[in-house]
Amino acid sequence: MRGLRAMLWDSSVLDPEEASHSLYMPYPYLSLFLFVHDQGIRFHGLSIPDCQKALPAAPGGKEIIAESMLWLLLTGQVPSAEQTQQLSRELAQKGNLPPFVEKLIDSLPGTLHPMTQLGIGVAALNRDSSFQAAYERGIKKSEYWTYTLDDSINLVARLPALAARIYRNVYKPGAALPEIDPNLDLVGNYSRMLGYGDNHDLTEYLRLYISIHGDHEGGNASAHTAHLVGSTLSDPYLSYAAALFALAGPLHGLANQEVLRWQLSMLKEVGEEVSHDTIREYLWETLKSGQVVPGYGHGVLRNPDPRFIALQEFCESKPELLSSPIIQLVKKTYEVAPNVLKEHGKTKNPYPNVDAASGCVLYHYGLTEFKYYTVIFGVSRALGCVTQLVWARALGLPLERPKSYSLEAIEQLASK
Ligand code: FAM
Repeated sequence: MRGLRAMLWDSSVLDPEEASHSLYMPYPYLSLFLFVHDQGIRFHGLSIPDCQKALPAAPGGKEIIAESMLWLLLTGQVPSAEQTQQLSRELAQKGNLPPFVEKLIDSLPGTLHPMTQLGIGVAALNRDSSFQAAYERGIKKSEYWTYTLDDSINLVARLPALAARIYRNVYKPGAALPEIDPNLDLVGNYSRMLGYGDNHDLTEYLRLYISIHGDHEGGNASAHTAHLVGSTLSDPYLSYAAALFALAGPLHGLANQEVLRWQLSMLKEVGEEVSHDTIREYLWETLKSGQVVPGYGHGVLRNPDPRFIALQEFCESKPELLSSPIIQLVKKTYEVAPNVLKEHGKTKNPYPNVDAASGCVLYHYGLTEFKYYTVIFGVSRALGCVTQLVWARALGLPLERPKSYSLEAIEQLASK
């Protein structure tokens, strides 16, 4: 199933071939990647820099917001500022959780991983699924997409309240959870409910983070899972809950948690005075112990992940971030790791993926609970997954059913 050309996915395309012609240069030559990172991913033909220029930001903000990215993914069109604000208002209106889901989440132990809690909460929201209710009434196949869209908008709207409630329960028990502000965008409300609303820079970072993690072609484990489960006509809540449990894997979305764990244990072992040599030794220690270097490599890309570069550029634009020890460590690791991985000689892509950088800014701003980081990824990935659920139903895509082979049949194939 690696690289098997088997899916229709229209909202984003990764182009590893173009990227693989880039020359790897040390960090100071970031400008070289400004050319390359234009190529890594395109959302309906727009690169991340194109999106940063074209997609409306929040009032008073600069970064792409979830609403403008969702509009682009769903329609292929760049929304106007008014359309984006109208969607923000609609999501705010629909953002409250049903009381039974609040009680359900509050009943979970704080020792239950935040990603498991998120999946449970999303699955429980299926009680209100308009697709499931309509299907039971008997609807025409040509109407499936409208109820799927309805559920999808409600799901995206409710993710911040759900994700923030989990954060509060696990890390800030007893703290007040602010009401949704009808005048804020989705991530503005999310940041406020997390307790960071007055930190404009972190809110802007979360807007960028959540927009660029939303969609990454159809073959990654979370997107593919949503697509497969949706093809059985499970509603968007159940389909996305399944996707979240794929995202919770350390080789996929949980890598952003693992990167922080790995970088902090490096700091603990080598001390604050980290040099390229001590990083190199620690990398080899990791590899020789049979572990992977989290945040490096990719199933499709063969060049630094353009999402990694976009997050690095965010750091470059904020002088206070450049002096942050954890951000300095990520930068220094990036200057050493690709050559070590090339020398190690196994990975097809020795360069950083988005997870190599995504957590360090959160950590710097005080959101240090890195076991929560994949939940933020989970709020984001819904943008791409619900887009494809709506389009798969609109196009009448059938149940996904690859053919399996017995070992004997495979051995016979191999012997020919
Ligand atoms: N460190 C050490 N070894 C690595 C490696 C890394 N970062 N990336 C790949 N390899 C190994 C890989 O384990 C495999 O070894 P075996 O033959 O012994 O199994 C070999 O190199 C060939 O692997 P590949 O074909 O280059 O990579 P895959 O396409 O199989 O896997 C990843 C892609 C992302 C799962 C892999 O690069 C990895 O495990 N990276 C570290 C975890 C990580 O950062 N995941 C996040 C990925 C991100 F895009 C996301 O989904 N959020």
